[in-house]
Amino acid sequence: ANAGSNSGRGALIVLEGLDRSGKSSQCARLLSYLEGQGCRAEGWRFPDRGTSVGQMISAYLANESQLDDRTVHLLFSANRWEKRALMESKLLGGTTLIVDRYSYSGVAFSAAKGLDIEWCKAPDVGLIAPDLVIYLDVQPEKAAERGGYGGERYEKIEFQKRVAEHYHSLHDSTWKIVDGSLSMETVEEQLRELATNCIQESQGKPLTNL
Ligand code: DGP
Ligand code: NA
Ligand code: NA
Repeated sequence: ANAGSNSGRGALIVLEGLDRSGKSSQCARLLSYLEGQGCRAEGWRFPDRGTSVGQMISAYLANESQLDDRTVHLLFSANRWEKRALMESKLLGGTTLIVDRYSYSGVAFSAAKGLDIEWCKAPDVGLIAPDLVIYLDVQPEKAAERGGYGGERYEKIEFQKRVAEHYHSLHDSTWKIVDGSLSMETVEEQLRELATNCIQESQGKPLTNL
């Protein structure tokens, strides 16, 4: 299979997982593979800390500011909304987006604080729906061992365990679960295949919304 010949729209491919699940490295590896295949692709991540909303989120995650749980939830959602128009134009223009975290992080992390799941989903309704969600599945204990956490607000094992439970309740037909405890190379190989198939299958399909 060749991911290079993209005549139609780009695919929206999201990677999800706990902190230290290996998402960010795998996103980078997948992106360079796709680019090497001649595929037009970009790497995105949420939260996008570069916007003014993103800076508020970043200060909150660094424990430099305190914000009400629902307020923070809506900021994360707003941070995705402020990128929606650009996301749509990139995808329609034929660029595939490899996105490190999306709405599922929004729901899993806020629900882990005890917020109602349906309430958590509501503000993201109308964002572009991914063509593929790859969940990098690692045990919270294993993730914590990987070089330790960086000290941001959510990087605590008990909290990550609750996040994992909520992630598992969100799986739908667009999700593929990849065992993130396998070697980097094995995971990388699985992601290449999933992404290549997704890019080909997405070309003729219209974009849909969450
Ligand atoms: P990252 O930059 O991927 O390490 O993400 C920063 C942290 O923010 C990480 O612990 C996951 C969490 N996070 C990401 N997206 C959301 C979201 O939409 N809502 C909440 N509450 N947390 C999120
Ligand atoms: Na993190
Ligand atoms: Na990350």
